[in-house]
Amino acid sequence: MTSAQILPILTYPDPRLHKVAKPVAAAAGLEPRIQQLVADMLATMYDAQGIGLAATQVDVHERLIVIDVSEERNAPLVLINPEILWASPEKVKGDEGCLSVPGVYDGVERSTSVRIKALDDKGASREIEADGLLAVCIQHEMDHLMGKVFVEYLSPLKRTRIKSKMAKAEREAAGQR
Ligand code: K1U
Ligand code: ZN
Repeated sequence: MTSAQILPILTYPDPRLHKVAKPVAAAAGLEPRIQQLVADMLATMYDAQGIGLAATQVDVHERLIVIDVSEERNAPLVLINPEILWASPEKVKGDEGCLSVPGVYDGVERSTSVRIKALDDKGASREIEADGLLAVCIQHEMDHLMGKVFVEYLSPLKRTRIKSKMAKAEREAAGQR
């Protein structure tokens, strides 16, 4: 494996963010290509100071997410082919951000707890029960794998404003290049 690379993160409203990810091929958790992708995605998430990252956001359309909600930034969680087994009917509305929509934070309603099944980076099957920020982050990242960005929960008016803001930021960045 070569040293971990920082990957470019797609920004909303890039149409590639709406692709539906395919499962990682069975037992591929151990393949060098997946190990390298996991290392690159973790490096990219830590570099961007995010608490999660889905493969979709780095233009890889396979069901793989990385998460670290620890304060110390030393508890990486790798979820390959994650599936929600159960989501609590109890919901909570909290502010979310997204590395693909920089500078935008808004409220989204999510289940307070989830139970999921996924492969880890060694290809072993795991079941995880999550609540709090971890549960919210898992739901946010699993939406990315389905091609859904959190701003799609917001009103059409807010989405239009966010698209204008992103276009302005892109024009300014292009002017500085
Ligand atoms: O998927 C992503 O773009 C990562 C995203 C995850 C996320 C944050 C907040 C709620 C749900 C999912 C981020 O890491 S955004 C930046 C961030 O570090 C952050 C924002 C709000 C609260 C905690 C962290
Ligand atoms: Zn996101």
